[in-house]
Amino acid sequence: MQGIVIRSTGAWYEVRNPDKSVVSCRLRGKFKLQDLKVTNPIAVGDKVIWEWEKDQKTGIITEILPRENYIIRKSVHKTAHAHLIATNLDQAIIIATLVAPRTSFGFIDRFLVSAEAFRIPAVIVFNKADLLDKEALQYQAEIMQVYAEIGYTCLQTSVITREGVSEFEKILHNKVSLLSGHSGVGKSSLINAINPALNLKTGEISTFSLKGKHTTTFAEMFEIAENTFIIDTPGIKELGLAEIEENEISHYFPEMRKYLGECKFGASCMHTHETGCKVLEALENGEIALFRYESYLSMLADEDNRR
Ligand SMILES: Nc1nc2c(ncn2[C@@H]2O[C@H](COP(=O)(O)OP(=O)(O)OP(=O)(O)O)[C@@H](O)[C@H]2O)c(=O)[nH]1
Ligand SMILES: [Mg+2]
Ligand SMILES: [Zn+2]
Repeated sequence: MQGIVIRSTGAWYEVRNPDKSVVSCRLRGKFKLQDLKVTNPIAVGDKVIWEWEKDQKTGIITEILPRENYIIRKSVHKTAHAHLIATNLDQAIIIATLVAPRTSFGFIDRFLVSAEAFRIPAVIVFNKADLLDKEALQYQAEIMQVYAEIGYTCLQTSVITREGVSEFEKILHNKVSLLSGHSGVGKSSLINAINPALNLKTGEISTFSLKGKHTTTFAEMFEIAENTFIIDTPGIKELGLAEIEENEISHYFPEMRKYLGECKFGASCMHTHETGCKVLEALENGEIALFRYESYLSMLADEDNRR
């Protein structure tokens, strides 16, 4: 039988069948792994073949069907292991907040670069708009403008006032969407906002650190409408780039991509100090936002540290 993994807790995988029934499965002891160095062999979104155990109550996964794509998370510090967040995605949505907690541009941009690397369309949702004063809203609008010009769909939302909630629901339509972001940004709350019946657990923000408390502990896929799936995930602190070479990073900045090959030193240009660099020229002209360029530099630095 064929199904799709909707939840994984380590030893057990919940597999959803075409008739919408769900069966708990384990992995067959000897399992042919795909060519990926990851801590988890199977992730939410995987399409698998399974068969009944003798008891006819639980199942055994015998095969993973080839993945269309995946999002992987690598620790910035620990380089050996990567973790599959989800697979077979139509889009990857990062939920960001300027405050409570603060999401850095570096984090947003790492997420976008990962999505670009796996050719998954990315969306940025700026949640908790109700917490921003006029000045902060103005600032956020400018940031959203930068990302929109690069080509990313951006939304401003608030679970409290319901601003942007129906737009959020619209972009999910007929797709498999991953929701990711720091703990406490409101991933589970946004899903509840469009589908209260799911009643997902949400957690207070620590008044001391203004950070979330890692309320969601396992990734899980929900069908929120016919043929519309959303994957809620545990908050992540940091996002190292997996499987991306130093000289490839600029390929995943769409606003830099158009200048690549035009630099004086061609493909060997790292766009940091070289004379005749078109990326640096575009930065000076204001065509590339300084905060995006700084994210690029910090990603280069990560790669350096890893060596
Ligand atoms: N003011 C305000 N609070 C919000 C908004 N969205 C969510 N919250 C609150 O933020 C807190 C964290 O929300 P969650 O939905 O648990 O956040 P999460 O991203 O799922 O967090 P993890 O599961 O830990 O990764 C809760 O107290 C929510 O009520 C919003 O738009 N505005
Ligand atoms: Mg959550
Ligand atoms: Zn250059």
